Amino acid sequence: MSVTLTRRVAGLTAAAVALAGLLAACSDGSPDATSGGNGGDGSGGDGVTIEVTAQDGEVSPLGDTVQVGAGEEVTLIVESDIADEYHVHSDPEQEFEVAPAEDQKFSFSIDTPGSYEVESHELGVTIVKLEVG
Ligand SMILES: [Cu+2]
Repeated sequence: MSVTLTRRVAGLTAAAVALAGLLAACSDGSPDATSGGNGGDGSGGDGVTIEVTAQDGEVSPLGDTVQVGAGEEVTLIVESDIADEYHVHSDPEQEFEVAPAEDQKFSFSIDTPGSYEVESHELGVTIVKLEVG
């Protein structure tokens, strides 16, 4: 008598799909931005400051929605324990090189109302979603 084996390994397929999803999450924009905004210390204007902490593979905040005025200055104050690249999915896209250090400031503004994600490229997560209006 023969024994029929009908079991199949489904785990591999699931893993492959998950990986594909991760890779697709970030559109491949070539790093081209020569980080313009240096503008000195723009004290005095209104602005939104977002403190970002990345530690042990976890980012805070994680996916929070932040209201920002059109053209308003947004400053990320970043503390990270890894080298990373943050993307602002605005048009044009903005990218910031993050070092494994604390108290790194990145400022930018978005003129066009809409919803834009700020993403950690290394960790593949959305840090905040900016509601510009
Ligand atoms: Cu991105």
